[in-house]
Amino acid sequence: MKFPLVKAAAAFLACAAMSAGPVQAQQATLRLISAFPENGIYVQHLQAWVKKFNEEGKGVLQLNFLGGPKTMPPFEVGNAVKTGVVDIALNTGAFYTNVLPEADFLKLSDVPVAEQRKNGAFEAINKVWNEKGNMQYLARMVEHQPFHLYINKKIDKPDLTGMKIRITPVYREFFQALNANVITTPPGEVYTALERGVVDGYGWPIGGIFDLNWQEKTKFRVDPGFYDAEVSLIMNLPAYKKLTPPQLAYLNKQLLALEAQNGFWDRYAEEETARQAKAGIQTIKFDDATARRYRDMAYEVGWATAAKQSPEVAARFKSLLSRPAAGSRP
Ligand code: 173
Repeated sequence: MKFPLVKAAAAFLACAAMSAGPVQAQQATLRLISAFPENGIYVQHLQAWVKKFNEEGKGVLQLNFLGGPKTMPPFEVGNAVKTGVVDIALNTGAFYTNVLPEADFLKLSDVPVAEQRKNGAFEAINKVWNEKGNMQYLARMVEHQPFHLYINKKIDKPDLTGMKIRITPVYREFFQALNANVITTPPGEVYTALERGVVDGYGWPIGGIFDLNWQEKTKFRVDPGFYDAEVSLIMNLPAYKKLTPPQLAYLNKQLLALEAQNGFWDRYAEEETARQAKAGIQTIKFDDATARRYRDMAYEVGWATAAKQSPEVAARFKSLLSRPAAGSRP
């Protein structure tokens, strides 16, 4: 009695498999957007990767780069990924704290992403990103780019009393702890804010200030740097789950290839430091003990803020992303 049914089911499955064949072999195209400016180093780096991705991924997976802030305001990109308006974004946690406050914690990492993939950090990140952000955290494209404070008024100690500083959530609590008045803007508004004297300085990583001509309006860089700029690819979770096994394998291969290039950022940091000096930007250096206190304060304030916003995740991330002896960094 049962046999014909089983046979029918088997025939149905065979048919389904046959029709799934061509579907599986089909090429999918993912829509990719950048929260960072079109003409900046991050998008240049990304586009070289996209070109190779599309050349080698014909018939499997393609990326359609839609653009940057001219296409969508940077602080809306996280929500666009969450809701599936776009599939993938190049973004930084500070730009989507509106979706996921925990996203900004990744700046506090001092464990290389290659190690994060081995020590469970990547899974821990994805658990939060999946559950709270409806996103998959795909890859970290930027590492070894500490943030700095750039200012137009000379200081001889870490005190920003009376100064207005352009920030994103990356720097908020740290600069406030240094007594600054802070103003949040996306990168695209920094030049005008400096030009009009709306701000006396800004936070930004060691690299990239020439991309939007900020060197014209920058007198000093304060050393040392602190944290590590996190710029990553994130993907809408349902879109990620829809990928076929060959598409997923291809995506993963290319994501690892992208991260394998992260040594680039060490060289870039050196080049940009030299370029800033050549452009007449002076370095403000504190004595060793003050420099150490400044940097340690950045991390202490950063982790304390994280613990206030999301205690369990902050504790988990701290154990996975932070080297021990945080107080004794070089
Ligand atoms: O805009 C910013 O200063 C910022 O938050 C950021 C984050 C990562 C890389 C570069 C800038």
